[in-house]
Amino acid sequence: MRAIWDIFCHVVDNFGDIGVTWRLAQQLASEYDFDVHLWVSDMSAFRRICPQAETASSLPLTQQGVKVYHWTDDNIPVRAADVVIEAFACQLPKPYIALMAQKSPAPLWLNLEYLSAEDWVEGCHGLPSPQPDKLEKYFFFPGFTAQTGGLIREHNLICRRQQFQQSPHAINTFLHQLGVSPAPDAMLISLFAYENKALASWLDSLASASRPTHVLVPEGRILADVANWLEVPALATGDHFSRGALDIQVLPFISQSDYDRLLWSCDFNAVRGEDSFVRAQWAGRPFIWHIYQQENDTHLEKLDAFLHRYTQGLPAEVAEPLRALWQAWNSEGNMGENWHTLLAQWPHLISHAEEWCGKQQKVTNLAKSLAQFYQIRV
Ligand code: TRH
Repeated sequence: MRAIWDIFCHVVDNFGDIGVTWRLAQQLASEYDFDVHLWVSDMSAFRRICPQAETASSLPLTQQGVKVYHWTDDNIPVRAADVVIEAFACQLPKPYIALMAQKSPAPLWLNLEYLSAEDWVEGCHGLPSPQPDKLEKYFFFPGFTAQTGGLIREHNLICRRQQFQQSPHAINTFLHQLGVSPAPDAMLISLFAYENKALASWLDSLASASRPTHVLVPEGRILADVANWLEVPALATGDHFSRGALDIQVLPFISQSDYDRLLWSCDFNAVRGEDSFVRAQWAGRPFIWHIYQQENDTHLEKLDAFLHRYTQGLPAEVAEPLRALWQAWNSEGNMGENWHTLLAQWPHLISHAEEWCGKQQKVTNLAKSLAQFYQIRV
């Protein structure tokens, strides 16, 4: 009999919770013989990243082999699954935990944690925590080393990405569908970020550069800062402005798979949160990360931990401006100067992005780690 997996996703804000759980659910359903059920607290967030679900009226929706349910107080599973994933410490419904306690053998209960490059993650990954009624919950950490659960990476992802990038026709067709036609010599940048005061100095420097730049901004939280810089009251999908050497174009919020293609098409990607941050790494292109802000600036430690890993092996003249640029982006610093310095190291950055992707590819992916964790326990 196929093992049943219930994945619970409570959408707190933004798209990271649903973005990660939806990707994972699809991979577990398509690459393993599991019956995967995704329980989502906010169906509108799900429909933003999976617009093909928009037309389906009845619930649960079956998308890519995953059954997607609207999780409410009144709508929870009526049986306990074999594997239960609570994403990002969301609280499982008490009646459901009662069902889990009655099930024999007890389900494998996992708390999927947020991604961090910090060293302590390795020591906590896979640890059990005793729960009432003789249940046990395991902490499952994604991460960048073999001592963690790894990153979400679908079978053939890197191959598909490389084939796409080797085909100017595929890239042009994709961009054309989005209404994007950059000048042939323009640097193409995608911009997905939270509100960010550092943006203005970056756009200033792009506008005054000798090489043209075309910035693509999917609808989202950074738009107000872009509008301020452009000195326009507001921006909407389809808007296109030119200032000096810089073109800025507002895109709609696109499906998750199209967003991947957007990252693959651009020369440089500004990403945020967790899922887009990982996808930019699989894109094999230079990128910058706007990390999700936490109290007491703890996010800056996470940023440093990643930078420490990412810059290993890079010569100081590349690593230092890269670090400075990322820190400026995350601390309202001056982007212009750091951008200019980093541009001089561009060939290094390009080869490093692909090398980093290759290095991470050697680490077992998250879905596989989860499947193995389950299989050694049955
Ligand atoms: O939306 P985010 O800021 O999510 C954040 C983080 O996960 C953060 O750690 C968490 O604490 C917080 O949510 C609650 O960034 P993230 O993780 O990159 O998620 C965005 C998702 O949206 C990702 O799956 C890519 C997807 N996306 C699209 O599908 N279409 C688009 O056009 C864009 C721009 C993104």
